[in-house]
Amino acid sequence: MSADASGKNRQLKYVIIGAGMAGILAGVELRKKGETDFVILEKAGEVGGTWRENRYPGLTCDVPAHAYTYSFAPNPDWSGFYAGGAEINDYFKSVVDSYQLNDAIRFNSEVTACDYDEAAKNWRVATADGRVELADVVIAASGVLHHPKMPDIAGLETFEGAAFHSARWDHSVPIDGRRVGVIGNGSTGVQIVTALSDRCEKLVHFQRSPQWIMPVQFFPYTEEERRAFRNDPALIDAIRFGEEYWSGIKRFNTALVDTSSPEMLEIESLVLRNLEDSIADPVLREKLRPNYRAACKRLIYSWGYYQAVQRPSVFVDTSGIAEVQPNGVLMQDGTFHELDVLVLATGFRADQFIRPARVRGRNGADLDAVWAKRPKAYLAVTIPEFPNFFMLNGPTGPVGNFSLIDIAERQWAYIDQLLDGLRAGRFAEVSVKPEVMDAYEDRRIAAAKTTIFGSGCSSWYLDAEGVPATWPWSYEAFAEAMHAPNLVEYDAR
Ligand code: NA7
Repeated sequence: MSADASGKNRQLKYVIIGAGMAGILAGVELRKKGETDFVILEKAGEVGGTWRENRYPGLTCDVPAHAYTYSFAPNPDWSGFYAGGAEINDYFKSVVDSYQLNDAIRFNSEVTACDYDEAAKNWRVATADGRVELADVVIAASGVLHHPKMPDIAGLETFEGAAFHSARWDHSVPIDGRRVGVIGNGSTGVQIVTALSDRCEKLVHFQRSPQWIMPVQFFPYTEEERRAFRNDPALIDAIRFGEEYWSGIKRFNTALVDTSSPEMLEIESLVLRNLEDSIADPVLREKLRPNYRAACKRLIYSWGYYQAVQRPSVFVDTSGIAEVQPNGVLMQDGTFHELDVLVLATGFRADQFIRPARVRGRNGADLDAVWAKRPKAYLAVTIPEFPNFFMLNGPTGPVGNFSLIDIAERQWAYIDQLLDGLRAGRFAEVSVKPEVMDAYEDRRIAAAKTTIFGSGCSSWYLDAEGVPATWPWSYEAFAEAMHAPNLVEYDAR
């Protein structure tokens, strides 16, 4: 085939896995590029990913709403500086509608296997319904936090009230005026307790490890402000692209990678002062005082948690759960909490990514085997021996309190340049060289151990060996790395 006017001489077929934030992004970007031959395979019946699955009371994104938007789709209608889960989910639906992506999405299509055909140089992507899609390119946009982690607590199955994971909230269960227990105090547990604190007869927050809480201001936008955003998009850009937001991101990232920096000391002083100044009762204050460094676990941004736990109906219990019994929770110190509802805000299996789907690449490479020790990917987007297979928000990308949308957009810009090589017919398959991956991963691991995430705490950032599964360098370094692929590092044939 000869090259067309755009320099394209090969029409690629793409399969995108997941219609959450990153999969929608990939679809929009392909549309913008004039690509038509793609399908988005979505396991559920709706778009939205994590925002579809999480519907718990108080769900809020702790990244400023105008920064948690696609660069190409600003939203003047956000209700406040931080947006709630439902409106974020609506936002993603509106982007799907405005880019007419619905036709490209196959719902209720859970991917079970991706197999690379070395002779045909394409992927066979199988779904649970028995169908198979052939694709030149696979974009795995399957998310990070979507496999709920159920706690291994004795007697949990004997509980006779309602018990559910935070990402499987049962809205048919009444909460008001009842006795509710929340296990877990990551961002989710903290948001739930804050939201329920004035609704329950008794609310018990079970905490295995206390958390540092960063005080942040929440404020709703007035109708007048929203009108101003509508009339002048520069006002939105001033928030999301402006100096204040980005200098905050850079300062925060400096703190993460340089644990003795003034930026880190500033974070420590802010969260310590928040604890000291906000909690009046010295006994409660000590219960809530972590014994590890701030931001070692993902820092919790909250405008109301410390007030919530000081309400008379709220009880923080740190004495350790002994077992769950049919009518409540017995603590190791003998205290018993009689409960009607038990919420398991116990997090996610963050090392799964595209799995349990089976992924087999070239030369017998099996993703489960390649990732047996830890999930890894070059610059978080590509894996040796898995040609033309790319990930958005894959393993070891930047994590922290910043926008995964910005991260996915930068990753897409990088991937798209490799796709250009395929489209132009410069090569038919492309994957990172194994030795490049290995040298990169050695450097990454060495650096990750010195970040604040590796400073001595448990968290979902850590892999099975306790090494932070994160981008360990500055945000600027990430932006620079995503600027353009270096083809010398790739096996492109
Ligand atoms: P996280 O941050 O992984 O938090 C899980 C919480 O559940 C954490 O407090 C855990 O305590 C606790 N947990 C887990 N298992 C148990 C058992 N068996 N017993 C008692 N407590 C337990 O999940 P989230 O959903 O809050 O947040 C995940 C991310 O979603 C968040 O960082 C944002 O990026 C969005 P631990 O600290 O391990 O002692």
